[in-house]
Amino acid sequence: MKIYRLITLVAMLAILLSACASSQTSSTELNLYGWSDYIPQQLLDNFTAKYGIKVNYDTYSSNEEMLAKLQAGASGYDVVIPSDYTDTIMIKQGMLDPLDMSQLPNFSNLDQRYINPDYDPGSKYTIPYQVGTTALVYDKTTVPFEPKSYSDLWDPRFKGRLVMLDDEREVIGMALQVLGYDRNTTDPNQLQQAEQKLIALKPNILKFDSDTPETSIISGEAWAGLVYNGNASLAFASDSNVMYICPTEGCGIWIDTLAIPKGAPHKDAAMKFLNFVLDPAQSILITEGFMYSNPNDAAITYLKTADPTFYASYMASSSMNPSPAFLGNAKPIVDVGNATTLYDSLWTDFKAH
Ligand code: SPD
Repeated sequence: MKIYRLITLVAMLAILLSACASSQTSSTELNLYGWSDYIPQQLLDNFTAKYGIKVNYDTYSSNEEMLAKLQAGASGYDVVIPSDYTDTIMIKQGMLDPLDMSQLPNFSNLDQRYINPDYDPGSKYTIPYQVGTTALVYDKTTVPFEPKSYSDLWDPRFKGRLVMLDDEREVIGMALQVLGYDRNTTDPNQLQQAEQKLIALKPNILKFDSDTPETSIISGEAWAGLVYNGNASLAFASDSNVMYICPTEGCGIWIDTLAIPKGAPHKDAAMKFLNFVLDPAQSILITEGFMYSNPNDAAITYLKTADPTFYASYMASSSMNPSPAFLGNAKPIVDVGNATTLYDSLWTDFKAH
């Protein structure tokens, strides 16, 4: 009799141990920290339906906001969406976990141009999420003249009529370019001049908005501004008088990525999510919803048959599918190392001015 009791006890212990082990590997939650207005709810619902993993989605409006929060010790996030130059910083500071490529069969769907980028050599820590430009938007029916360069934004006729991204590297970069400097300069004197230049622009600025700047253009409250390509596409979709141009000084070009912060509590769920986002049918939801450029080749091919009307407007759009001429003068933002603190304090001073 005793031997049976012992066997039962051992069996119960084995069941208990295996239950503990499986609760560690199969997560039921995913904590996502990403840009606002960037991930369609439908995609998150589809992910939950497929894997039974609930997604908690916290948002931010700039790379600097996300980075500061993580650097201050915020933990618990499983997936973040840094832009290129922020990846460089996070990789350098050991803030990201390397990806397990064996769990990313959909990685092969990506356009080869976005593999092995300068900001993440060997694509060890990140996958491209969406791609874009930052450039000049205006409504040709409201502007008093047709702007061609960033310097036109300083025209007094734009008083109180500009919407600007609340994005320090993009806005300071624009001022540096107007002054004829490199948008990634580390020269304190050039940065000081950029601050003065931006202070002179302040009377023309109606508002700073990195989340939905298109709404100010659509309402007619703002006549022009500096926005991301997705904002310009959304504005154009609602009003075909909206123009999006790469000005004479050159526009910005960027890649936003998905990455896993070090110490992510649900790494298994995070890897599943990354692979899921690269699925063509999920990936096109992002493009249809937010209208950036999609780095997923298979998704664009899928779009052609799944939604031919939207595919045609995607291909014809200078914001979603920019021509080589548009991109000819586009420059990326790169990590400026210790000079980051100069950019941060310039931005704080300028905003407070
Ligand atoms: N609302 C989502 C916006 C994402 C834009 N990321 C662009 C970063 C450019 N430096």
